[in-house]
Amino acid sequence: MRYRLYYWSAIPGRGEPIRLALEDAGAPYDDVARLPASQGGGDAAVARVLTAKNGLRPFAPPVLEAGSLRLAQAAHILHWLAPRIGRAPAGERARLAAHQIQLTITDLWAEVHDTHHPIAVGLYYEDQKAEAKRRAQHLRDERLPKFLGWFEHAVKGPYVFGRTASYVDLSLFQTIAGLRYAFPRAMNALARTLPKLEALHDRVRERPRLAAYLASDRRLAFNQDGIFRHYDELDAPLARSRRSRSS
Ligand SMILES: N[C@@H](CCC(=O)N[C@@H](CS)C(=O)NCC(=O)O)C(=O)O
Repeated sequence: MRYRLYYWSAIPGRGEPIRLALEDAGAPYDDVARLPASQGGGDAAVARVLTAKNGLRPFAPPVLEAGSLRLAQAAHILHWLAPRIGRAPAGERARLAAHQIQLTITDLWAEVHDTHHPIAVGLYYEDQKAEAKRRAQHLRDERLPKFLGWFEHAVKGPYVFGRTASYVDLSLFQTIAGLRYAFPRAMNALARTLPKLEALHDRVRERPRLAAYLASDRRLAFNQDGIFRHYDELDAPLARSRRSRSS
């Protein structure tokens, strides 16, 4: 089976958790928007799949096609895909736990997105900077410690489900990498409370297929158009009250 992933060509975004799963598994796929237009690629291909007339029209990318099956919603795609490419944990309970964790990762990413677009997706960051600053402070001081503390508690071995990596580990790697890019000072302040996640990040980065992918031109760097953006004014060490509470 050769999979087709549709996601915007210039940002890692919500396509990246799916790319990481496919890459780590060595599964064959086309990153359709990154193919040349002469081969049906480019962002126009994403726009086309969003207006598909057959079946359920996807609301937003990422979209995965496998034969005639078309799925959207990143966590939903991974829940279906991972068992087929050997990146899901064994057993129904563990698979449901993986899905629950992935949905929580998706929730965190939405909150990260809302730090630079707290009022409206359709407005520029420059039009909502004051609100962004307030929103980012709440994310840094309250939400990041809560989400990351919960992910830390979910890690039961070298990987979340013990000795074998699953798609959830790959998404947690991307989460930590993205947060370090966006909020380096806040993440630095939180690092000592997250030993298992920090180790998991490094372990995933060194997996042979992943390391090859990360060094390749298929890997898109974090940038100022994606979910994880670095605006210096939105980052800070944790607020004094939390520092003293946690020390
Ligand atoms: N919950 C969806 C969110 C999808 C989403 O927001 N996609 C973005 C790109 S990262 C988009 O293009 N959204 C268009 C829109 O929401 O109108 C998922 O996890 O896949």
